[in-house]
Amino acid sequence: MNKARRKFIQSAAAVGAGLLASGKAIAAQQEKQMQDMPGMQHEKKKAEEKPVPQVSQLGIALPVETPDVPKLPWEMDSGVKVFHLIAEPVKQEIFPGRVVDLWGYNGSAPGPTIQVNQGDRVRIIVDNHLPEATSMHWHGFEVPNDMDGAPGSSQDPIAPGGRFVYEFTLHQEGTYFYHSHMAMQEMMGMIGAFIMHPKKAYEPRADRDFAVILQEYAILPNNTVPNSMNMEFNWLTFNGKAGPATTPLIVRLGDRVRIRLINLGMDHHPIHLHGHTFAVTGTEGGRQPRSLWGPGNTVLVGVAQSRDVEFVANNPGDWMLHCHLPHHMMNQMSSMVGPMTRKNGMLAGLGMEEGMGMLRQGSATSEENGPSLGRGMGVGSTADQRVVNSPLQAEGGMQHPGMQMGKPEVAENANSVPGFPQDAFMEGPMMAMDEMVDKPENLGLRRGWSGFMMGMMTFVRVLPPDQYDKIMELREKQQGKKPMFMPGMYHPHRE
Ligand SMILES: [Cu+2]
Repeated sequence: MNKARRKFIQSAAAVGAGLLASGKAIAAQQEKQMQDMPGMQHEKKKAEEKPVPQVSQLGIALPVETPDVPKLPWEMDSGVKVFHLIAEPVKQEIFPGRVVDLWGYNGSAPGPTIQVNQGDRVRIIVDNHLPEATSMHWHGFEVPNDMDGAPGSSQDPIAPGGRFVYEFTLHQEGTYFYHSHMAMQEMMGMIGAFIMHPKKAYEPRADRDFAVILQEYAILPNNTVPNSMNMEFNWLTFNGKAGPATTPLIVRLGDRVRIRLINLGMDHHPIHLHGHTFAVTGTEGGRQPRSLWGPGNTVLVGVAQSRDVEFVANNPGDWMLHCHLPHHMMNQMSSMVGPMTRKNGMLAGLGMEEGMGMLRQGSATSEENGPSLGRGMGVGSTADQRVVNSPLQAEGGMQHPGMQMGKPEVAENANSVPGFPQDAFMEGPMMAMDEMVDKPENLGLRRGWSGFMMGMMTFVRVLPPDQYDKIMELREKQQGKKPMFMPGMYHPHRE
């Protein structure tokens, strides 16, 4: 893109600041100017013609699957692959009945996955439909400085209603990502995978290739908006879903499998795979030399890193793939875990001991200590209160269709054992919701599985060919249907 044009686009973005208020006149003018630019004509054509080519049709030998996240289609314009990303607020169901207000791209958080081939020239049109400025950073890309998306230094931030057009040639290969370079926006969901397929296929060849984006949100009970200031998190997601709403990775017994893990949040995540030994074959800088592929089953994916792991799926069964930080294997874990078994909460921030979580007796959720002990999620509240829309609400509101509602098994003397309860009321049969998360990929899982699947957890299902084919066939039939959302599932508690 030449300097003059870029300058124009930047100024168009600046003009866009007033766009929301000043209305259609500017929009129309801006649109006309955009279409006057050589690279912009495809915009106009789009409406009338041709179906958008899909990823699998455009010379990518083994497209990456990002379960629960759409792929971003593109159009060709004189040899340039043109993508369109819209930064915008999205409503997303991260767990059955838990619809939250995130910020993402094209209706999804994380945003749609971009896939290109090494050597491609790409143009990415970024429109800002957020109520504030944003900027798009191409994480790890070796591109000209003015295409880097660093707000203030490499470009002006993209004003609300504005647009910036990025264009560059990609000589790298590997697992990259794009994200807003405004720090707080990152904590609202603004990231997406950007896969650069190598010119020469990696050896050994993989049969299946997946991408999984790790994110975390702090969403207080009764809220739908993440608290991006919080330092502790109660919703941990793979590709925007918390277990058991995550979609298992389905592979055929004997397949060589690649999983690309991408992390953008406040925490590092040790991702662990059961039943198999993998090698870390790539990082956020691309393919690793083979001499570095030591064996492992847990890989620490640090903030702003990606890790590719590869393994031969030679052990049949449903194998957990999860973050191994215990609190990241939970859902909605915040200061209201207590009210389920204990009547009253405590005043938050009463004293140093309570505030810092120093246990003198009993358990963290016991009556003496109260539910807010040592947890950051109570910030801003003066008193910890019973909550109304949480799946942890055992008393009263548990006749939800689809939930299995078994009773947790506890010993007769449970209440006299120091430390009790830990998991008794947080996972297990009473949390099972197999039917609510029913989908082809879950077919044949052991009954009640979903009661133990939370946070950053999913399965790698290593299936014999007939079972694999059956699920794939079902999935084909289901395409485009969204079975998960059941409105009204968690209604306000009747007190
Ligand atoms: Cu984690």
